[in-house]
Amino acid sequence: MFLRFLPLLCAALALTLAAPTSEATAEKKAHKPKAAQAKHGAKREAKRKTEREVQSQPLGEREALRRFSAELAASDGFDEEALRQMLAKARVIPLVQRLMMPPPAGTAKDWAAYRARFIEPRRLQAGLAFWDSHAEALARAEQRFGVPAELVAGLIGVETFYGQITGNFRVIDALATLTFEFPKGRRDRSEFFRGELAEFLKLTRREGLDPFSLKGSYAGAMGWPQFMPGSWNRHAIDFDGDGRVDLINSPVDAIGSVAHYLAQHGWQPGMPTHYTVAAPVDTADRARLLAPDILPSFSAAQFAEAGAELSEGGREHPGPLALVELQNGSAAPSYVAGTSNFYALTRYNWSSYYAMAVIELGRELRRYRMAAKPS
Ligand SMILES: [Ca+2]
Repeated sequence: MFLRFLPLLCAALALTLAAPTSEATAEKKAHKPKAAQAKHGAKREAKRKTEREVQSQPLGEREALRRFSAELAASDGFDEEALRQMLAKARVIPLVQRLMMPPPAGTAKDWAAYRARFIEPRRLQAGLAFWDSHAEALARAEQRFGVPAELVAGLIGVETFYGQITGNFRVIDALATLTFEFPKGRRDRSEFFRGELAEFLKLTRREGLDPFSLKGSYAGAMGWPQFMPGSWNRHAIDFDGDGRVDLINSPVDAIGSVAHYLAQHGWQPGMPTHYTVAAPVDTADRARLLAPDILPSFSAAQFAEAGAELSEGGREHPGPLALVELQNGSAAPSYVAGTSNFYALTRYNWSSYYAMAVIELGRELRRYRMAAKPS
């Protein structure tokens, strides 16, 4: 039954070969493209590099940095003097501050446009190659943690295009900027980044890495799965058996770590992520179901009472559900009924659009794989 997707895939791959697009630009807000890409990409990267280097300033000695170093020395046995001198050389990056700002008010959310960024020929092609190369590790992670291979593959694809876009900021600069020079004009999250900076320093010390050598996103997320340092320390695992946890160079460690992360954030083996649903027509009923946002809060019976029409599987779902609204710009929104596994996915990145993109990319990858197999 999946054979119908085979021509689709062929057409998709042909399109890819005919038109090498600078797809990575769609990700530029979150992740810097690598310098060795298309020519105009390299030019743009050079401009950004200039921007980073010219406008950035060393942190320098300052009271907040002295306090941070003294605390970390006391709590974790760092050499206070060495830590302070090292951190003073980290750079404050204005671009990191700008990227941390929320999008302008009135920016319409658009699920269809968001989806199109991720479920497209080049990423599908890379995803199928990734799945082929790491089929054993994906199957082993599914066996051990109960997280389907397609979701791990979908998540790594959405995060970094299978390791191709892992961020080009020095992590120590990004975290130092957001700890000591958090931008004004939005909710102050410097305490969070202060904790992440401490986790990063513990991580690099434990792994014997130069803190100035690691690159990541503007927020300090690293490697194939874009783990923040604290998540790396708490949830990352050695899954290729070499005795080290390496999310930068080991896709297999990334696969095990993503599945482990989801398992530790409430993933329940065998439960679907969501069901199809027709939202209540009545505005008040709909608003009531939408109020808890993505937190599953209503039984299938309560959905029915409110006038939401669930699919057959949804009507039999034993646990709580959330009515998830995905806006489509000026068009009518899409709705799904999210389970606690949908919620678990949003613990990785707090966005229903993100979770849905992971789910749909994974689903498409599975379809193509099944279509390619002789039945
Ligand atoms: Ca390893």
